[in-house]
Amino acid sequence: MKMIIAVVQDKDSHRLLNELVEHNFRATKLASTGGFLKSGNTTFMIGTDDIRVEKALEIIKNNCESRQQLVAPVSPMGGNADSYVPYPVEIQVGGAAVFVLPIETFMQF
Ligand code: 2BA
Repeated sequence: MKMIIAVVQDKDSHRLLNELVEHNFRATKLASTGGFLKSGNTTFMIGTDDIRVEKALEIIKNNCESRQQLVAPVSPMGGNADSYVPYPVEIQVGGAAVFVLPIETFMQF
């Protein structure tokens, strides 16, 4: 068994959950916050048999879009002014950051 942990953008989370459930995957959706942007994203926990991991990854890939996002500058406030960028910078936020972990035991009581 494997645990797939996928960090996706909020905009894709509803569609992704529907697709996972439609394909008989069991998933838990958690509200999360990205450390870099400090804005909301969504983390999925998907426990599945090894042979279904590829299908789950395909669904994640097909339902999560990569997008450009503007990052507002943060004043250095006494920090290192050399690296301060005074204008918004556009960055690419990935469709999904995915981890696949082996599961030793799964129990339900
Ligand atoms: P955030 O940490 O808010 O990062 C959002 C986007 O900012 C990242 O997109 C990346 O394009 C950029 N970014 C992050 N750290 C950076 C840095 N030190 N320098 C320059 N740019 C940086 P993604 O890489 O697609 O990540 C999207 C979200 O997925 C992340 O949100 C975070 O919540 C999660 N994530 C990504 N990699 C992770 C990892 N190794 N461990 C845990 N969570 C991860």
